[in-house]
Amino acid sequence: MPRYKLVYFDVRGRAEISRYLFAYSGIKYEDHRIKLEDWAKIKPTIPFGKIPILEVDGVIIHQSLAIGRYLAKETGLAGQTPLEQALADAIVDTIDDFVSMFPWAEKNPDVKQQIYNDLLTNTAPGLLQDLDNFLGDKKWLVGKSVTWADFYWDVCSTTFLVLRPGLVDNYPKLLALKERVQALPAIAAWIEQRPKTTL
Ligand SMILES: N[C@@H](CCC(=O)N[C@@H](CS)C(=O)NCC(=O)O)C(=O)O
Repeated sequence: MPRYKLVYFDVRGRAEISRYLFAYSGIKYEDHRIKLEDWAKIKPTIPFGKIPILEVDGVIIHQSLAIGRYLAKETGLAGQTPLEQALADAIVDTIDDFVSMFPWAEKNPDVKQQIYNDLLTNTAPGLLQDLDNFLGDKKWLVGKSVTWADFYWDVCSTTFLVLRPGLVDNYPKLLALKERVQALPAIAAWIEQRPKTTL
């Protein structure tokens, strides 16, 4: 088993999908959380200057979804066939398109709030309806067992619900999926023990 070190800030953010994959598979890793005040010093030492990164026996992978996809493949959570894997990737990318629209690092609080409100009021409903349609009456988003797409839905919607409580209330199937993911014993245990952060 390789030695894994996940490096990110002390938030769920873009590292949480990997933390879910580690938790579910029971693979040991170092959950290294950088303090904001140390980042300026560390940034130049990180290839491409952004986190999360995952060190695998010293080899550095950057980009949260490349890391997530790698871990999903290693742990059997990427989808059972190439077609299922493509569908799971497509769902992850679709949710991530929306996540990436948020100006997370915007310094002006008024501008930030205005864009957040617009995204949550005007853009989120279309995405949620599309995800709800895609899920339909299935238990999991893709195939007959849980995949990292289900995890990504739970991880991202947890943050959407911090920003706008009640956002998913009109989509009971998506809420039920969220509950199913959070009820998986290893995920429930991780949620219980993880550092409590807003985002
Ligand atoms: N697309 C990249 C985005 C990485 C990214 O923007 N990371 C932010 C934190 S979420 C970061 O490193 N910010 C500090 C900086 O840019 O100096 C990914 O998914 O990993």
